[in-house]
Amino acid sequence: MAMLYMSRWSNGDLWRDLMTSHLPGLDFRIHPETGNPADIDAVLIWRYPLDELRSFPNLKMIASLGAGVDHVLGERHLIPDGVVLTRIVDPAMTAQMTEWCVMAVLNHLRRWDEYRELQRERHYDELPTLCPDQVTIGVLGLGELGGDCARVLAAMGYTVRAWSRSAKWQDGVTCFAGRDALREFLAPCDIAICLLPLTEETRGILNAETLGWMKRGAYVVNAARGQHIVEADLIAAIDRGHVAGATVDVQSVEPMPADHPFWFHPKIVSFPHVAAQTVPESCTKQIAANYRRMQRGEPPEDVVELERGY
Ligand code: NDP
Ligand code: OXD
Repeated sequence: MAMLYMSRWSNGDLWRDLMTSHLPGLDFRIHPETGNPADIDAVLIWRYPLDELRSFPNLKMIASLGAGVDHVLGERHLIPDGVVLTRIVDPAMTAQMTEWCVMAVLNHLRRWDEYRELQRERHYDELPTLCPDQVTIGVLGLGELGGDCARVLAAMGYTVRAWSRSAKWQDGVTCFAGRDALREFLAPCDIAICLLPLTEETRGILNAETLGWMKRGAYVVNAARGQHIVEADLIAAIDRGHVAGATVDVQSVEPMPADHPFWFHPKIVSFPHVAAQTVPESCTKQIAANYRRMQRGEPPEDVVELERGY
């Protein structure tokens, strides 16, 4: 049997070296060098056309090379019945994400851009700052990434609340669950950080109405998917002064087209989807362990619930 790499990244040889170091003797192929489709029992996939998946009669496992699976579930009908979809859950990814969110929070709260501007103007002055315990941060999504981000922010002394789909409990974090609790959750937030998966329930979750529930001067951080925010509503909320600004790692169209307003908006800091990158050296261990489980007839870990969408 063989594992097939189907990714828009051009580092297939690195993945082959790493996967075969964990699974000696593995037949690792890089699309489009598929060989006999009947050999393929596992596919590693990242933002790649899914049309061929149904032509692999012995396919058992699809491993998303990212934590998010919207790139696969957007065309769920192309996933053959009975095939398991797994996703990356990796400490190297979690650590990067928490670091990026903390960076966004600190840049905003410690007024990094304003001090850089003062420096350019050779203006030696001080601006008021809030102490951590005066700041309420709300994390949307209390999963692998949101959970760690909330934990670290709470340890830094912020007042942290989090919102999830099902009821949760986390030390030092005030937890809310379900759509009905969204308003109560958002209302006192000085900063909202989106770490949700993209599903039909979460698409456009930050929009004119929900941003309006936040207090005047609140700040938005989006490290999840661009489609979580109705971008025109965010810009309107910033331009009328209700929202102070935003730091976004993700956008509704990626790469951002040249005329995307985020390129130019003075109060939006935009990154090119780099908050938490897949680290092949780390996450291949997880994928190899899942492949071994599958070959022993055991269920893999970090399996996506297709009905739920994450
Ligand atoms: P998890 O599946 O571990 O956690 C998802 C969280 O979101 C859970 O707490 C879940 O609730 C909650 N959630 C899901 N649906 C809803 C809903 N309708 N209402 C309220 N809460 C909901 O995902 P991860 O933490 O691993 O990843 C989150 C996302 O981050 C990924 O899906 C991906 O889109 C994005 N990401 C972005 C990266 C980047 O570089 N920008 C890198 C990696 C990931 P419950 O706990 O009840 O299930
Ligand atoms: C992911 C991502 O989902 O990189 O892992 O966005």
